[in-house]
Amino acid sequence: MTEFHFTLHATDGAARTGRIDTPRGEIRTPAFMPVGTAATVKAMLPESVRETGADILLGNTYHLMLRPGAERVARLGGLHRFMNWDRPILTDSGGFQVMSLAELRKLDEDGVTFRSHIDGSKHRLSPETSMEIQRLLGSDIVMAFDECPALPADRERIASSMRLSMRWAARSRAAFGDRPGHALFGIQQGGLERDLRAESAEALREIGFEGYAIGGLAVGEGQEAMFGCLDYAPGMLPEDKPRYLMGVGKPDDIVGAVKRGVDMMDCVLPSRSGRTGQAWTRRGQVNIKNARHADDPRPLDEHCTCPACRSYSRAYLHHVFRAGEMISGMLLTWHNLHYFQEIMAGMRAAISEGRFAAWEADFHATRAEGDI
Ligand code: PRF
Ligand code: ZN
Repeated sequence: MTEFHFTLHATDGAARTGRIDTPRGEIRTPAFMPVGTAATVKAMLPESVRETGADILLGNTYHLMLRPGAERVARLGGLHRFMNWDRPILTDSGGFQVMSLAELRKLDEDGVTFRSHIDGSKHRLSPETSMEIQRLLGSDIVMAFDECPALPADRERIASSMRLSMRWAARSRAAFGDRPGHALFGIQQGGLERDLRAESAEALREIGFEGYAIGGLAVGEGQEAMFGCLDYAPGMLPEDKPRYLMGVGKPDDIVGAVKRGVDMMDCVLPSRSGRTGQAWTRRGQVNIKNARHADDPRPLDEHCTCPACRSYSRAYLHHVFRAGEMISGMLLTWHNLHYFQEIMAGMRAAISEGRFAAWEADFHATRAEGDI
């Protein structure tokens, strides 16, 4: 059986390209992971998600434990079989979603008690229960259980939360056990405090993980502050293991993160904004709701090869959005996911050919601010 293994192929400045081998297939890095929170990338068939170029999806412990339940998914053959995606799946560990979605949260040393945002039922998550749920789901890349404070927060709060997350990381490692072919990723915290990021990285390296995530960013600090942190945070993590920036981002966030040494990212943006009429293109954002598209026979992006751009006009996309037709979310999500994967493929090729700076300059030069 293939073990979980990361191979670095090339670097260009801090940017890296490589490959993660898993028993369920390879993940080309830098990788963008579409979000399939509730065992579906909304509005997309799994085979269509694959056609956009995705090697791996993200699923959520929090949502799946509440509905349909991890034991049920396990009885039905695991998450891959349940949702008809046989390639790698990474699952987030739940703590971050509890803090943003659940009601009546109570945090203590052992874990967190909360009420479901769906039906108010009471649940508990801890490093041990999160590892068990992710095992039941059959996740290939399991995330350590952590806590992520919203920014701005004072230094004392960030430090104590980070240290709690590091104690939880050690418990996650112990509870994960020995599972060949599956990986456990630790999550660095520490807000925008450089010494706390270093302390967190050191604690994670001491425990030892198959990959390392950078958590606690893109939580309200803004791009400049996030990039400031990414100027040093990836370099604190082991060079020979994948580095994953959680919950990022817009195309320019993704490019800036890869430039600074990030290998993996996930974000709901391409799928969520597709359903609200927002398209992301090489030349900028298109708000398909806008009346000026009503008579426009051109595609969203004349250079794009996705089904939405190959076969439909802006006028049609505008019409079906206004009419509330389901195909609107389907086509725009497909286009957005295709575009995000095209960015990743472009960066991978540029890094391996040592021309990332030129690729990045072209990426920025092609784009306009505001609605195009
Ligand atoms: N921790 C976990 N999941 C996350 C985050 C985190 O810090 C973030 C922060 N951007 C997104 N998702 N476990
Ligand atoms: Zn397109």
